[in-house]
Amino acid sequence: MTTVLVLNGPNLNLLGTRKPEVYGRTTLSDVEALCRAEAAELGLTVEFRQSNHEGELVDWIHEFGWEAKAGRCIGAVVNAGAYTHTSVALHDAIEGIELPVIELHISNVHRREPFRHHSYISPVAVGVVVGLGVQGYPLAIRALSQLSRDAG
Ligand code: CA2
Repeated sequence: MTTVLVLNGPNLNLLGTRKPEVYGRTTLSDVEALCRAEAAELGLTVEFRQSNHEGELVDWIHEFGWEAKAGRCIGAVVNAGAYTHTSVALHDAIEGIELPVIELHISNVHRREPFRHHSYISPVAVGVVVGLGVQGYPLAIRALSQLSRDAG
């Protein structure tokens, strides 16, 4: 079965447990369930991962870049958390391995502090989903599926 990677960066393991005014009350395991339900409708399987470590995220992008090249992965939904705003390494990994990525943020980063307005991921992403809450995850999976079908 073809896979879609859903990658979550630092502190997203805290989702639903703190700061509900910003990130809501849904936990990361609830998000995983939303992703699996959407992917099942599309005939896809989900690889759902979270790490607080930049290098581990880089390794996983490489791993699924090779899977994409082999035709076994359609791409990745990436919520890189705070690394979005700091990580040249993630930028280079996505660009280098040519993995189709949709960048995702639960909150509308453009309505927040100025340091959240710049993204190192956006220039190497095929698209960006921002500020739609956790419902952005299934939307991004659907978009990746459609883009992969369009690419034929
Ligand atoms: O809005 C998003 O999805 C973010 O990627 C979340 C990151 C933040 O650094 C980005 O600017 C925007 C932070 C994730 C931390 O999530 C927490 C959840 C609950 C409690 C504390 C942190």
